[in-house]
Amino acid sequence: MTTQNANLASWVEEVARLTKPDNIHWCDGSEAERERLIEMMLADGTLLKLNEKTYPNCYLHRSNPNDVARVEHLTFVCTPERDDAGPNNHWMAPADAHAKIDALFDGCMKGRTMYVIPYCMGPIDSPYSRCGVEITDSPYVVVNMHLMTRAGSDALKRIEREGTFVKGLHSIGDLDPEKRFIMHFPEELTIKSIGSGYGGNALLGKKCHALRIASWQARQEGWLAEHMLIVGIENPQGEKKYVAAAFPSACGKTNLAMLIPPESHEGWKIWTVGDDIAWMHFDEEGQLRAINPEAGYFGVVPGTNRKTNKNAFDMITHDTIFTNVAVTEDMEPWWEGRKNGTPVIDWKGNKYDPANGPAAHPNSRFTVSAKQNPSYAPEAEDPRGVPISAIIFGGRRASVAPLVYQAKDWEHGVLVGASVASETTAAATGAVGVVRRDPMAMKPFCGYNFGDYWNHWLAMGQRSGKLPQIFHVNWFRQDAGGNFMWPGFGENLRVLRWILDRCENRAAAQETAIGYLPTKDALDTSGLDIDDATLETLLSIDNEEWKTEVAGVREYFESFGDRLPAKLRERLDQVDRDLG
Ligand code: O2Y
Ligand code: MN
Repeated sequence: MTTQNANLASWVEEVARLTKPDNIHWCDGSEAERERLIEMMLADGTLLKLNEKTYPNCYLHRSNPNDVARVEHLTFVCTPERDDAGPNNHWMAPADAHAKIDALFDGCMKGRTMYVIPYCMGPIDSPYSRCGVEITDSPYVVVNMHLMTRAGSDALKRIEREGTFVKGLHSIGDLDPEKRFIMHFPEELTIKSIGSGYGGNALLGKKCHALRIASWQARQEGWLAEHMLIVGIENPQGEKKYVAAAFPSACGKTNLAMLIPPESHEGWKIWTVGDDIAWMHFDEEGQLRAINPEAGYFGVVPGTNRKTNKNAFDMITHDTIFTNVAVTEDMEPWWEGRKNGTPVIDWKGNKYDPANGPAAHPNSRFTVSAKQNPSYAPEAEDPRGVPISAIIFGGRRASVAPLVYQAKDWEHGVLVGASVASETTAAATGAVGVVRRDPMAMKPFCGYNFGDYWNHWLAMGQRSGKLPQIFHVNWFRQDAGGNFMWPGFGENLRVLRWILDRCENRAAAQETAIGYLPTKDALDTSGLDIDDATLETLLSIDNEEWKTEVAGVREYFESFGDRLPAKLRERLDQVDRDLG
């Protein structure tokens, strides 16, 4: 296979001249191709076969122990002007960045095969979908891209029809962290990544294309590329409404996207459209519609069990690639929080010894096709996407943020999104448990200056008379003893119900300086073991704490200088005044 697209053909030749692979393989996305690659990786030890009886067609990959997470400090946005990347990104001038990384790509594929993966982000026939081509020397990346995107011949046909695609060049290099870079050239619709074989650094369709590059394109073209899950909520009368929700990494997005209604909610059903990324456009009627650009999930394994996420637990029992989990004696994958089995070999491949830390890496992952999710929404394949009633922002906050509140209007909602902060976890390298500002949960993923991004959000609010309502949730509020005050998981449906009722003007709320909070009666807590004082704390704000929060947001906003939209500063001032 090769291509009729001259631009693609010449880029592949140019990359081959630079990287000097032994062979070039054009990926067609077929089952036969996947099987050949799996056989090859089993033979060379890149993959290990897991228990065929209990985990049929499941494999374990152990990444290099120095390569187990995204690397924000090595991720660059390379715009001609530093200010266009903004203080939210690491920046390098495009010419310097190309020179630096091309020197590392020089000859890096000698002795290896170069795979050319045409892929489509989003349903293959959707006008909202966009294509890309990833060139990589990692067969592990190829089989993951098969699961995470619509990869192969159909994508290539669309590229040949449309003539445009995002270029992604990836090599594992020699996995030396000193020679690891993930560089984005938004104006050239190009990504270059070297030195990592892992997740968001190497599967370029995901964070690099569908967020960093797409956010840039979305601003130019008038749509939104967001770090959001998309779920359908069906009531017992069979009516379905959809919400999109942004949470910083590892705040339980996949769990919320696959929520199982509690027993008290007979007749309710949650449908997963997407668990990580939403591309949203206004249609001709001004309705915001969302597609999930991905075709699979690259989810965190530890903590997944029948209680936290039964859908995920069930869907990863077959046809799944595990990365960096431990194994039991009978070669079943094992992770902390799995609730049964005993690890014998840890994620590094050593005999498990608790003195060496967790058996599975805290950021160990499953890669699986979305079609295996028991709650997968058939309309996730609809080229028109799904209509969005509400946009929800959230963060992991032990204090300050109430369980849920509604923004006063779109402009205020942009302020709410821009003010998101969360306690860090293991998904990104660095300290754990520190509160960091993460506007719209896009801190690691916005491909341009946040000031311009917030302006774009504000401008989107001018585009329609029927905008979704905007909310903020916090499932992670803790009491003085460090216990979670809200039960979370399936019970979060109660909060989603209040949100949808508010969208229909059917639920009571009290107005506060930060937005509308449910009255105690408006949130259905029947059957929950929550005392009055706890509910009071969850559904109220402390003005003094919020004054401090506003001061923190103000200080953060000021780091964007004159790129900060005046409207955002005005709305923050208003909240400050209303707090007294
Ligand atoms: O460490 C990685 O590369 C994975 S990060 C990730 C993976 C899936 C979904 N979201 C995230 C994230 O960090 O937001
Ligand atoms: Mn994510």
